[in-house]
Amino acid sequence: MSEPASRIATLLRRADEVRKAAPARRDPAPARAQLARLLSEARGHLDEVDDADLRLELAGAIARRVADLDHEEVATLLGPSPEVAVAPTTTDDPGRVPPGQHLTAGFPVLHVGRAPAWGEEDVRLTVTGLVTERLVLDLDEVRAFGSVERTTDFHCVTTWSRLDNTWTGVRVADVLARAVPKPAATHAVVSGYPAYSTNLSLEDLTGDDVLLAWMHDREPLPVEHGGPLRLVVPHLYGWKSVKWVTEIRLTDRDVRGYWEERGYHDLGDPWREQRFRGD
Ligand SMILES: Nc1nc2c(c(=O)[nH]1)N[C@H]1C(S)=C(S)[C@@H](COP(=O)(O)O)O[C@H]1N2
Ligand SMILES: [Mo]
Repeated sequence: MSEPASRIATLLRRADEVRKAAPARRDPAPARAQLARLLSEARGHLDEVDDADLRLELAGAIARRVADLDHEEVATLLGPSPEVAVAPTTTDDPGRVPPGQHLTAGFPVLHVGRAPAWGEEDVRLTVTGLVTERLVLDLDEVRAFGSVERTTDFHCVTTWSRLDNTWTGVRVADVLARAVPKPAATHAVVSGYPAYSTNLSLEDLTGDDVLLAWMHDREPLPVEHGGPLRLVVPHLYGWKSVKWVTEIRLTDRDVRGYWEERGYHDLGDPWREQRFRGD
């Protein structure tokens, strides 16, 4: 292992020891602070890891620990919340967890740049490109398509998965039916704040559980998770689930988005471990 990678591994081992010892202490807060410091130090070394696969694996190992830490932190502050379901960290059905993925109790927050300070009134979704009718929708107009609920699993390419997310939203298929795709349309570029985008085939975008969602586990979608409105594509890696979605543009070809341009897979099927191009 390279030097930065073994430094990260050491930090993670120490974090795990601290975590194991924390419940035995009268006041777990200092242990939690130490854990947060160790994990942020580990994250600080990620960019020094040259091997892309190893970097991804370590990023996932850190993200899972941060997610569980956030979850514990919030849980002790608020007490157990009956509304927000805790994701299971084990499952009786190993067939639900794609290869190379691990379950996390928390819900990691991952995005490029800063989350916007958006309220519901800021939502403007444009549906354009190869459509017969161009749409510009505010949140009420999105909701008017008729909300549905879908409980689905979420798999991030950095190897964490969160099972049983209940999303409330409208089916992208219903929105696109109103816009009426032109016959030449085969793909879409979906964009989100601030300069994020991803590519999807129309087939992947119009599945029955592919939603434009404004609620998660029956609570308003927090802004850090893409609220007020995000795309959710459960059958593909999380980077396809665009937060703060602003535009769906139909195209007659596959146009790479933010991560695909940086070497991620064009399709991103977690069951086939399509993490990087060529996988
Ligand atoms: N606008 C925007 N959406 C985004 C991203 C981003 O950087 N910007 N990151 C993606 C990635 S890689 C993942 S795993 C999920 C994470 O969603 P979460 O923060 O709600 O867990 O958001 C996706 N959507
Ligand atoms: Mo991700």
